[in-house]
Amino acid sequence: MTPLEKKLAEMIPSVREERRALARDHGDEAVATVSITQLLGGLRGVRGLVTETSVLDPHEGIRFRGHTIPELLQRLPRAQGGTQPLPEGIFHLLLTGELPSRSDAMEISAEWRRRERLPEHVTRVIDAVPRDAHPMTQLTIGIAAMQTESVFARRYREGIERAQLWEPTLEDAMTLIARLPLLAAYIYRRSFRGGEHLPAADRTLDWAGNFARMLGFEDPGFAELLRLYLFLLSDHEGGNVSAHTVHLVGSALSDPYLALSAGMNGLAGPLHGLANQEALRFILEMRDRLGGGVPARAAIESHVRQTLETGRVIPGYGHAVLRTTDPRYVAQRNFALAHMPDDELFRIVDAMQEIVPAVLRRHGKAKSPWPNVDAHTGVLLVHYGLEEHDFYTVLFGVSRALGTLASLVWDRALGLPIERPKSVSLEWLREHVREMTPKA
Ligand code: AMX
Repeated sequence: MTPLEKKLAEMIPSVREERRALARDHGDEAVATVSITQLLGGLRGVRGLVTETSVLDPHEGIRFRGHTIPELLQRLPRAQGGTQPLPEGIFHLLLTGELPSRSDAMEISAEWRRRERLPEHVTRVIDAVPRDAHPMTQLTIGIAAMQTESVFARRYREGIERAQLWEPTLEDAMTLIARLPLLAAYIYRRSFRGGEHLPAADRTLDWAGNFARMLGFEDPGFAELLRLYLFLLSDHEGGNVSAHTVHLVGSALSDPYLALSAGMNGLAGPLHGLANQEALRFILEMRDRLGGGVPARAAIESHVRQTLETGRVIPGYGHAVLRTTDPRYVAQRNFALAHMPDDELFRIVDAMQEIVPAVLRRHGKAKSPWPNVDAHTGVLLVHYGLEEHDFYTVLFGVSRALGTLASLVWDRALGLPIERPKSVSLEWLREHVREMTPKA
C-alpha cells in the first residue's frame, strides 16, 4: 500500500459513517427547492450534488478543502528553487483534505513519474486522426484509448466488492494523471511541431516541469507558469460541466478513463473550457482590427460594445456562479505583473479589465460582468511562445483531471449511487402551474 492509499484507507470508514448517519438521522430534511426559473435555467443554484474536494462561494471564489487560493499559494510545497505550488500538492489536498508536507508532494511526484508510459496503441490511434483535428478531440480519443489498461474495469469484471471500488479508482487515477502530460505533449508535438517528439526528462523533475520539457519549452518561467496553471484549474466544485460529467458517467460505474474522457468532451465547449482560446482570439482580433499595439481605451470600449450588439459573448467575462473577479484570474494577473509587466498583450488584458465590466453592466444581461480565469491564460502562454490557441483547453483538461479524479475516488469511497434525477415535460409544468394557481 502506498502512503496515499494508507491515508485514505484510514479516513474512509469515518467519512462513510458520517454519510450513513446523515442519511439515517436527517434523511427527510430538505436542502433545496427548485423554482421554474431554475428548472428552465440550467439548474443554476440548485443544491443537487455532493462534492468533497472544493466549494465555490459566489463572492469569495473557490476554496479547495477549505483553503483559498492566496492561502495555498503560500502554503503548498514548491519545486526546488521555484515560487509556484506543485500540482502534486493540490492533488494531495483535494484527495485527503490534508495540506501536504514537501515529502508528501514529492512522493506523489515520484509515483506519477514512475507510471509515465503511453501504451503503444494509444499513439497509433492518435496518429490515425487528421493532424488538424482539434487537440481536445485528440485528447478525448487518447484517454478513451488508454481505457484498455483500466484496473477498475478489470477488477469490476472479476467481482470486486463495492466497498473496495475506491482502490482501483485511485489506481486508475494515478496512472491516468501520470500519463496525461505525455499524451498532451504527444498531441502538441504532432499537431504543431511537425511530429518531432521529445523524451521525458530524468525522474528527478516534477510532473509539471517534465510536462513543460516534453512540450518543448526550456524556459524555467514556463515551467513555473505551468505549475501555477495546473494548480489553479484543478477543481471548481462539482456542478461545472466537466466535473459534473465525470461524476455522472462515473456513477454508472464506468471506469475513470471513460468518465474522464466524457468530462473532457464537456470541457471542450466554448462556454466552458474552450473560452481560454476564445478569449485570446478575441484580444488578437481586436488588436489587429484596431491597428496593432495597445489600443486606446475608447477604441476597446467601442469594439466590446459592437461585439455585444452582434449578439456575441465577450469570452473570459461572466460566470455561472461567481459574482466577483475570479481569484484564479487574480493569481494569473499577479504572475504577469511579476514576470511580464510590459508585455503588450498583458497591457491589453489589463486595459480590458478596467473597461469590459462597465460595458457589460450597461448592456444589462450578464449577471457577473467580471473577468473569469480564461481572460488571462492565453496571454501568459503566448509570452513564453506557446501560441497555438487550440491547445490551451488541453492544458485546462490536464489540470481538471486532478480534481475530478480525486472526486471520483470519493464518489466510490462513499458508495454514491447511479445518478438519476427526475425530468418533467413542458406539459407537466403547464399542468402543475394550472393546479397551483388559485381559482378566481
Ligand atoms: N458576454 C456577453 N453576454 C454574456 C456574457 C459575456 N461574457 N456572460 C453572460 N452573458 C449573457 C448570457 O449569454 C445570457 O444571455 P441570454 O439571456 O441572451 O442567454 C445572459 O448574459 C445571462 O447569463 P448569466 O446568467 O450571467 O450567465 P450564464 O450562467 O448563463 O453563463 C457563462 C455563464 C460563463 C457561460 C457566460 O458568462 C459566458 O458565456 N461567458 C463568456 C464565455 C466564458 O468566458 N466562459 C468561461 C467560463 C469559465 C469556465 O467555465 N471556464
